[in-house]
Amino acid sequence: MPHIENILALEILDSRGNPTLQVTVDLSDGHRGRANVPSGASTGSKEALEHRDHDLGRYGGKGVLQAVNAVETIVAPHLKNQNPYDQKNIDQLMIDLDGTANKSRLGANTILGVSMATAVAAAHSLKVPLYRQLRSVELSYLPVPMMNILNGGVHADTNVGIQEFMIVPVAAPSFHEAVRWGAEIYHSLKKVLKNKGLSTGVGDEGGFAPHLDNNEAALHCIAEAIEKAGFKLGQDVYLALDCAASEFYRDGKYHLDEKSLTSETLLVYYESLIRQFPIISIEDGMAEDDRDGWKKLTAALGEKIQLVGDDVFVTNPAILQEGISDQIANALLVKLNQIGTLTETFQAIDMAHRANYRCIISHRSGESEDTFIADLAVASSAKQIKTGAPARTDRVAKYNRLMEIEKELGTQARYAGQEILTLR
Ligand code: 2PG
Ligand code: MG
Repeated sequence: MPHIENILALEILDSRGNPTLQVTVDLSDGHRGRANVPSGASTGSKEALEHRDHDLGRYGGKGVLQAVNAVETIVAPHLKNQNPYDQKNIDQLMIDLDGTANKSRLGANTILGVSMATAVAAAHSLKVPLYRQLRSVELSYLPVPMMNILNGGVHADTNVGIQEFMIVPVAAPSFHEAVRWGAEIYHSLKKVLKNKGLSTGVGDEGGFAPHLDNNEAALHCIAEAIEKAGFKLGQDVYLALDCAASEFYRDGKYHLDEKSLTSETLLVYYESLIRQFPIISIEDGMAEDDRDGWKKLTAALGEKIQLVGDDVFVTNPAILQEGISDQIANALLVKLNQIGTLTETFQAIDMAHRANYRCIISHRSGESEDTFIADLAVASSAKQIKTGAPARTDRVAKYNRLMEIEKELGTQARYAGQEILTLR
């Protein structure tokens, strides 16, 4: 049985040019695991705390040298000689060492980097693919990709209020065909925007980021791009939104498209969008603090479409439990760094599945070449993943890894496709 020999950390850059943490776990049998920690921009207030140096002389205060130091001088000695195959124990040792509810002592980035890199090291040591090491399932699902091809909100420097406009290629016969459909639609959208004299510069997640009059205009451009690429909207390909409503919620009102809306009038607005376009999923339709709005949204649309909780659940089992009891949303967005360990992430996923909530594995807007979440999507039977546009290495690395897994698994895997259309 190998043990953890050493743990090293490095300050690297993420896709936005901000520092983030890379962790390397070395085992006594010579195997090594490495992971890069992602970072969000539209963060939920109850997310586990990401440690930043706040030294304004470096990277505008965003350096992570203290986290590097915490990994090497506090966590590494504590985990030395531990069994890397026992992920639960590794995670619990770090949770206890940290001792805070939101991982503020060591930092969620510190803990998550070690948690992920240990799993990768264990997979290498056992000579199994990471998705098998994370969890062994009989029939693996390749997730439906929710590809964010038009970026707004805080991920783009434009006037488009909704953060993410995603295409969902459910009718593709396989994962790699879904990727092809997504890429072809992406290129088609570029032409549509160009023809309208709009910018084809991209936002943080690789989607285009044009200035548009309103959110409907974005949906019309995407609908046109889908049809022009030769696909049927509402049959081959559906639409999904991440409104990230906490970002435009101020003083009890939603400020969207130069309108000031209450949760009731915002709901009416969503209902009109759903009538006009085949939108099958809305994430963070209400702000995390607007519990009443969330309840109304779920009561009105929860039987019709997928309502995804991101900021409102922050991948936290205790917070998710309250949401399930309050009948808020019907799906969980899963982000490892919102909670900070692999073990707690799986707890949240399992809790969601038990309550008939769906799960969507998600990237962060600040990403890297790390493909961990692709394996997590397969291991957790999540059936959906959102990891940005089918462009830019930080985003396509995950889609590419999933195509590799699809080939490796052959008939032992199935593309989740149309299965996601049946609610619950
Ligand atoms: C989201 C994410 C990922 P961020 O809101 O769902 O798309 O964005 O990482 O900025 O929170
Ligand atoms: Mg979100």
